[in-house]
Amino acid sequence: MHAKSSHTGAYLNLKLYDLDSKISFNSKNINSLTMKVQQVLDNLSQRFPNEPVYLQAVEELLTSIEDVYNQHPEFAKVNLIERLCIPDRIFSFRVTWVDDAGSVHTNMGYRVQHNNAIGPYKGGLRFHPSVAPQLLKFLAFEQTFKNALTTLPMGGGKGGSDFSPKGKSDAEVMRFCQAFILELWRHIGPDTDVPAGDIGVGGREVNYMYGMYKKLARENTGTFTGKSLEGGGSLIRPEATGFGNVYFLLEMLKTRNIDIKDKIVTVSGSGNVAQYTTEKLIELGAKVVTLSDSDGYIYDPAGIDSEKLSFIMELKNEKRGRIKEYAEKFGCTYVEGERPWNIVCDIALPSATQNEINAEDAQKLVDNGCFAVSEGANMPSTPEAIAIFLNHNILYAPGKAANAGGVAVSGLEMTQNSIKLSWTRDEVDHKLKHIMKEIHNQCVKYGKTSNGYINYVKGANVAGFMKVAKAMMDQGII
Ligand code: NDP
Ligand code: 2IT
Repeated sequence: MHAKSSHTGAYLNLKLYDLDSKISFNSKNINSLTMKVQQVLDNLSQRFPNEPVYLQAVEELLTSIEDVYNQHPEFAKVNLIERLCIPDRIFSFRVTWVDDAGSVHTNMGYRVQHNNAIGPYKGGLRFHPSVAPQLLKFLAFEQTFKNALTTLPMGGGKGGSDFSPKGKSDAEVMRFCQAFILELWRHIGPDTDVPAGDIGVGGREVNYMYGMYKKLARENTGTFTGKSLEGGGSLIRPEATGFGNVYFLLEMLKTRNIDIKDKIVTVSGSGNVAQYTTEKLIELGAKVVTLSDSDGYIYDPAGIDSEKLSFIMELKNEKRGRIKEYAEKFGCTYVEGERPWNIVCDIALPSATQNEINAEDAQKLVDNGCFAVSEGANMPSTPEAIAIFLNHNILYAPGKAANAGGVAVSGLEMTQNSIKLSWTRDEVDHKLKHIMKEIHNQCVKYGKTSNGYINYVKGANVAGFMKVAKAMMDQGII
C-alpha cells in the first residue's frame, strides 16, 4: 500500500509502515482499503440511529469524495473516514435561568467540537426549539469542510440550545445567555474554540455571551465573533454571509455570461442572511420578490427596495415582529404556512433553514425557469432536490461553499483581534470578495465535469475534504 509520491505522502508512508501492525479498525464493515459509501453509512446508522439529518450531511459528502478517497489508500489504513465523520467530542449541559415573572426554566445547552485539524474549532451557536445533538452534529460536520474552503485556519464546531429567544424580553435573553456561558466558558477560548451566531443568535446574544465569558475567563482576546464593533467586532461581519452568497452567485453567473441586473430573485428567511442578501441584490439592480419566516412568505412583485428593506430590518431586528406585517404595510400578498418556491424566478437563494427545498419545490423552480440556486442557509435542499438541480444542469451552489463568507469574515475578525487592529469596511469587503472567488475557483478545479458542467457539490466537497484529510494525515492517529 503506497502513498502518492509527494513529500507528505512519502513521509506518511514511512509512518504507516512503522505503525502498520498496531492499526485496528473500529468498523467491522470497513474491512477493505476502499471506501464503499453505503457500508460506511450502514455502520454509522447502526451506531447513531435516529440521526437522519446528520447522516444526510455525511452521505452527501461521502458520495462526492468516494473516488478521490479511493485514490489515496493511505486514508483507509488509518480509518480516516470514521475519524472525520464522528465529532471529536460533544459537551452537553443544563442551563437554568429565571424569567421576568420569577419562574425558573431549564434548557439544554450543547457544543459539538467536530474537528480541529486545520485550526481552532469554529462555528456558530443556534438557539431554536429544534436544537438537539444530531442537528448540531450535522452543522458541525458541514462547518468543518466549509471552514476548510475559506482558506483560513479554522476547524469546525457548532453549538446551541433548545431555548427560543422569540417572545422573550432583552433581560430574559441576557440571563439565558449568561447562564449558558456559565457552563460553556470552560470549553472555549481564542485558540481552542471560537463561537459565533446562527439561527436565533445575532449581535445581541453574542454580546451578552461575550460579556459573561470575559468576566469568567478574565481575558480580552475576542473568543466570540460577530461582536459589536465597539466590543471588538469586525466591519462587514453582519453583512458577510448574505454579501458572500451574492459574490459567489456572481462568480457562477460569470461562467455563463449572465448579468445579475433585473433578474427576479426569490429569497427565503428574513433574518441576518436574508436581509443582507437582499441589500446586496438591490445594490446590484436585481429584483427580490419574496422573503419568509416560519409562519409564511410575502410576495411583492414590484420588488423589495431599500426603503422596504429598512422596514424589514427594523421589524425583524428591533421590534422582532412577523413577516406578514410587511404585506399589511405595503399591500402585497402573504401566504400563510408555505414556502416561496412556487413563485416564478430566475434565481433562488434559500436563506432560512435546513431541508426547506424538497423535490417538489425543486421541480417547480426548474419548471418555472429558475437557472441558479445558491444556498445562504446550511443544507436547505434535500438530496432529492439537489439531484433535480444537477440533472437539469442549473447553477447550483451548496451552502458550504456559497454561505462561507460569514465564517470567513469571522476568521478575519479573529485575525484583527489577534493583531489588535481593525480593518476598514473596504479592506474587509475586498478580502471577502477575494475569498468567495477563491472558493469558486476550488469548486471549478474539483467539480468541472467532462461536458464542462460545474458540479459545485462535488467541487466543494472534494476541496474541503482533501484539505482536512491531508492535515489529519500529517498529524498522526489521534
Ligand atoms: P436568523 O435567526 O437571523 O433568521 C432565520 C430566518 O429563518 C428567520 O426568518 C426564521 O423565521 C427562518 N426560519 C428559522 N427556522 C425556520 C424553520 N424551521 N422553518 C422556516 N423558517 C425558519 O438566522 P440566520 O439568518 O443567521 O440563518 C439562516 C440560515 O443561514 C441558517 O441555515 C444558518 O445556519 C445559515 N447561516 C448563517 C450564517 C450567519 O452568519 N448567520 C452563516 C452561514 C449560514 P422565524 O423568525 O419565524 O423563526
Ligand atoms: O453556519 C455558519 O457558517 C455560521 N453560522 C457562522 C459561523 C461563524 O463562526 O461565523
